[in-house]
Amino acid sequence: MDYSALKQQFDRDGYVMLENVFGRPQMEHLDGLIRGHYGKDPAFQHDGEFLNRAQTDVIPWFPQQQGAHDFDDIECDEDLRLMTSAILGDNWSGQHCMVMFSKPGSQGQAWHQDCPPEHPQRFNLNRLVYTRDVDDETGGQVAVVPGSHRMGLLPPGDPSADLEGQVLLSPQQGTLICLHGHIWHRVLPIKNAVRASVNYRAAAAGTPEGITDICVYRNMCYRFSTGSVIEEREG
Ligand SMILES: O=C(O)CCC(=O)C(=O)O
Ligand SMILES: [Fe+2]
Repeated sequence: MDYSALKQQFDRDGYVMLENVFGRPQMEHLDGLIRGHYGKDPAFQHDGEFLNRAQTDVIPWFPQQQGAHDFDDIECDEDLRLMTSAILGDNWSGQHCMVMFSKPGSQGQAWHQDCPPEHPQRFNLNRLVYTRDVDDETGGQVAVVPGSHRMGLLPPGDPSADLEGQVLLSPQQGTLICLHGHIWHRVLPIKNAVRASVNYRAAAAGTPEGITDICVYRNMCYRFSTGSVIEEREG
């Protein structure tokens, strides 16, 4: 991998997508664990008001906190670590991975920034791995506005309407997407398939704990730790 080229691309666009980073057997194995964990009809864990206002249908799971060490290999992957150092510098730290699961026919995620863009250098890095294909047929593509991590606050407005300049990413099984926490991004509605992403979040040295506690949506800012809307936004 040409890490300095990837770093340049990341700084310019706010994301990089790399295909075929992880192999099929490993992805099939993790996908099987994810399906086994959630079963046929998992319940939502966020409260109804959040799901409704944030137009977000995801059910999180932290497998490493429950002793599922099958997810450790990706975290330790040499290429992934070198790429992370290229983007975040030395002494970055990683969090336990979070699986985000969406049921067939659910709405995905509305436009958001994972953290408020108050300090350009203070952000979370999403390192997203996909254990099965996401495409036109399954829905659930990732929409991003390239360069928007440098454009400040996501403008208030319709939570899920198309944004000018948006690009749709269709990660295949084994794809890695590195996504800047300030980039304007969303997940399109899911069609007749289940959808899962595995996020190995990381941040540069010195980034405050809980950097992703406040999420910016087009209609509100939401604090997860207290489960409250801390700002209403109108377009
Ligand atoms: O599941 C995805 O593809 C993207 C999820 C997301 O918004 C994030 O990781 O911050
Ligand atoms: Fe996000």
